[in-house]
Amino acid sequence: MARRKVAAAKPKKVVKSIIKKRSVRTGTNRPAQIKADPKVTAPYNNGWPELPPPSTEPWGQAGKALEGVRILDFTHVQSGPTCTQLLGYMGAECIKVERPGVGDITRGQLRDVKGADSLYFTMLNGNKRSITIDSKHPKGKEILERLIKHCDVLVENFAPGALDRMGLTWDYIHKTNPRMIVASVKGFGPGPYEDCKVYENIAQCAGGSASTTGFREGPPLVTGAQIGDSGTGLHLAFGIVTALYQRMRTGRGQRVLCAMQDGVLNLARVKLRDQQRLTHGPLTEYSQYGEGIAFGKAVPRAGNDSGGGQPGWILKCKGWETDPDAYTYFITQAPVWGAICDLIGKPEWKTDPDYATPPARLPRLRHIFNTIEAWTTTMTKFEVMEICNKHDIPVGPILSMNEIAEDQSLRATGTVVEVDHPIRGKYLTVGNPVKMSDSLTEVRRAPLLGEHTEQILTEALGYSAEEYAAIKASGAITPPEKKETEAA
Ligand code: CAO
Repeated sequence: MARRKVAAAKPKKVVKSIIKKRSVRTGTNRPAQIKADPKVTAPYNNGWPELPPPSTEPWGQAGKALEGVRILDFTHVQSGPTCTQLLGYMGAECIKVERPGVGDITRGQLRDVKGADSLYFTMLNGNKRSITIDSKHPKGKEILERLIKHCDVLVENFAPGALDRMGLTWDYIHKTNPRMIVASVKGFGPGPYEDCKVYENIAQCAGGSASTTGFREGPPLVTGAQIGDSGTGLHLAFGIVTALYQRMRTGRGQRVLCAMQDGVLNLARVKLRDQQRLTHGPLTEYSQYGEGIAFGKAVPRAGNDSGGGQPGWILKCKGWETDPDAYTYFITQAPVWGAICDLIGKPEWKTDPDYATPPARLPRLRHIFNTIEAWTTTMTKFEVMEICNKHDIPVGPILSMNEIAEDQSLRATGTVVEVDHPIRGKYLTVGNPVKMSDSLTEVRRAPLLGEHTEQILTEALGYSAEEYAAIKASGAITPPEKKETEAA
């Protein structure tokens, strides 16, 4: 509806110029341009005259969603690589630029197989090609200029100021390729902390997550899910795709910035919700309310309390004495309260005024969950799941990473994928968590350091064999040690 309004509001002249701009894309590996058919009008194109007619290709064979989009991937560690790997899963061509001889620092971090790139690196850099370039070498700068002209998006997550120090300022990039989108992850947005280097757990603390995670009587806790790094990478991917979409109308790139603090806060927004509710009274769904403990000025840590309006808790299941993951999450959703009472052998709670309604239950949640737990400990977490699901009671087994790695249903959907690597052999990675019916994901292994340097320089950037040999001799794409050996 909104899209139609925008299109209808555009004067005809503007629409024509958009069509012209979109048809001048060049390059060998871009998908062929489908010319707009002037005969095709709404409703086939939803009011956008430049959209091609619906493809007649079979589903999943009309190309990947981001096919033809070229990413100059200047990312390292986790946040940036998460973003570009996801874009790669969606079909974008990712050219990862790494420092000669060194590469992304994670190649060597948490190494489990001697001489092989770590899982830290390989699980975040699938579907990419690697080129080594010394970005501070004059010849390296020249190659980067070609890459900037060649690509659509530059993604980076260097420390603040590092890109500028390489000479890759926004003004320079925009002048070199006005269509280029420059997307960055930084720890903090503009303000007192903008120059700080930031890692995952710092972001979790600065974004409000740590202060609201853990048990009331204990210290703040960070979570295992990498909401600062991977979470911000996801936000950045969304920003990039949105900027690409806007570029279809404006013809120009823009800067996209995701601060890790902002990304974490966005994921912790329910806690900012609770902060404001606190000014109007106690948070009745927090178990501390039922325990008669007063609230302070800030949202407290709530242990395993459910984040929503339906009380929940983690309960022991059969085997908990020896298995640290023999637990289930159990939600006492109001509409299925009667079924819960019957299952746990407390049918009288259905009508007892102390238990029959959600407000009546709030001050007794601990007692209620203890009673439910006496029932769940008689079964495995999977048996609890099976029985409760029959009654539409929302529960979830606490799955260990060992169980997830072996889960065949996750393999079947491509969420967990096994890939083969020439040095480390087979390894598991997380595939595309976003499933699309017309853009299928193929997960490819992470590249070796500089594996595609020659290919990218000669095939994508058009350097001749002689020029490539000269670049190699210049030291712009080889490690410093090599240069010394060659000089000797
Ligand atoms: N050729 C030559 N130099 C290169 C290069 C290349 N191909 N690639 C990188 N470099 C240089 C950079 O130019 C920079 O040099 P200067 O500082 O002299 O200008 C240097 O390598 C190091 O970059 P850095 O400061 O980004 O790296 P770091 O290890 O010191 O810091 C990190 C890492 C993550 C703290 C920092 O990059 C950062 O704060 N990034 C933004 C927030 C972020 O993404 N954090 C998530 C990290 S994942 O947990």
